[in-house]
Amino acid sequence: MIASRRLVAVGKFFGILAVLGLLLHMGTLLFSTRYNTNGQSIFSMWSSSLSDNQRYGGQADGQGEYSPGVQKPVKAALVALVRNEELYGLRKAMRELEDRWNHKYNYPYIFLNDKPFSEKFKQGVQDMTKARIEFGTLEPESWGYPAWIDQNKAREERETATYIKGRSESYRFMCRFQSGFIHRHPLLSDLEFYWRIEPDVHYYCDIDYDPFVYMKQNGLKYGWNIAPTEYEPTVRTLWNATETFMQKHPELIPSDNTLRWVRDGNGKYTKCHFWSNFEIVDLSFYRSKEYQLFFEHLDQAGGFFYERWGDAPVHSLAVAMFLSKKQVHYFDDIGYYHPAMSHCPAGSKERGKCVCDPQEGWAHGFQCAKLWRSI
Ligand SMILES: Nc1nc2c(ncn2[C@@H]2O[C@H](COP(=O)(O)OP(=O)(O)OP(=O)(O)O)[C@@H](O)[C@H]2O)c(=O)[nH]1
Ligand SMILES: [Mg+2]
Repeated sequence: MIASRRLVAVGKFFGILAVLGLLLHMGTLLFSTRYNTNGQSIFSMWSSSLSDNQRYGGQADGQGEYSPGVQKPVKAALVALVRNEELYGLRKAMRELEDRWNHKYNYPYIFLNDKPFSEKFKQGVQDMTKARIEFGTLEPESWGYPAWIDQNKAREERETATYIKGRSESYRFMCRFQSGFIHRHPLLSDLEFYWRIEPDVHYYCDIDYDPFVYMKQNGLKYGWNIAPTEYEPTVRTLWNATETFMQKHPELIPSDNTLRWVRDGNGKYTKCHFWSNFEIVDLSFYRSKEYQLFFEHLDQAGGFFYERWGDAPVHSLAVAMFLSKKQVHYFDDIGYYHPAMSHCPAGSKERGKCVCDPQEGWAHGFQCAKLWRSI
């Protein structure tokens, strides 16, 4: 009798222990899944991403947004300058962008090349999407040397350069084209916005809304997601040339500019720039009088050839001079990799929309990205 009472008491004791343990475990689970690494509730992240999704062109169930060939809410396209031999690198990038985003939105692609595209290239990229693709070659004056460039001096620079891509002539043509001509190509003439893409890049996360609509509705002109510092030898006199431009045209620089991002407390160039291989841009910005004058000023100075000015620092200096902070958007939610650097959104693992590890997609912590957020 006594033994069986003891048995019941011991049973009760372990039963209570088990219930307590279960409650503790459920509490831990609830707490750990409610918060991402930023301490933000994932439930609120989800609900805000769903309402943003509906506001900016998506549907709550994420199904079928815009059909191919049908007029979109924003005149926009995915644009790349690319070579025939980069077909497979581009197919990889397109496959990911389609799977992650564009299969629902069907924005057209525009591919440009300094040489005619091969039939193999055209078919090879069309196989990746049901969206329309347009193919263009470049206007002769947009590729090559302008008349005032001393080509011997340009050659000397190439032959002695020790910095990355320093020996390449075509790379310089490419940078000049992306700085001053791409937005003026006839195939882009109807576009309000472009999203620049490149071969061999990765898109790590699902994108459940329309970034073009988001930018348009919020009056945004420039969108970025990686911001490194530029190699000094490639931009030796770019800041001087920019200062000369600002002295010549003070009337073009609005007072709410973001120059403090590129000019430090001592007036020196920070070399901060947005990595332009990913950029979503309101093309009226590049087509504006002030941008055009800035490009012409730099083109006359010759640094695309006598140094190796990249389109990334050129675009970024224009952003800093002409745009206010509220016109520029950090696409923190777009996980992205271009060889050498990557950005993986914080909290992406918890949301289950990304394949990347936020610890490895460290571009969020770049000094220039932090500086931008702090200005
Ligand atoms: N048609 C054409 N496209 C080019 C040429 N050079 C570069 N591109 C394209 O211009 C874009 C930028 O060139 P990249 O070589 O990727 O330059 P980058 O991103 O600074 O350098 P990587 O680190 O090598 O990617 C890519 O989409 C290239 O495909 C060229 O000579 N002809
Ligand atoms: Mg590249």
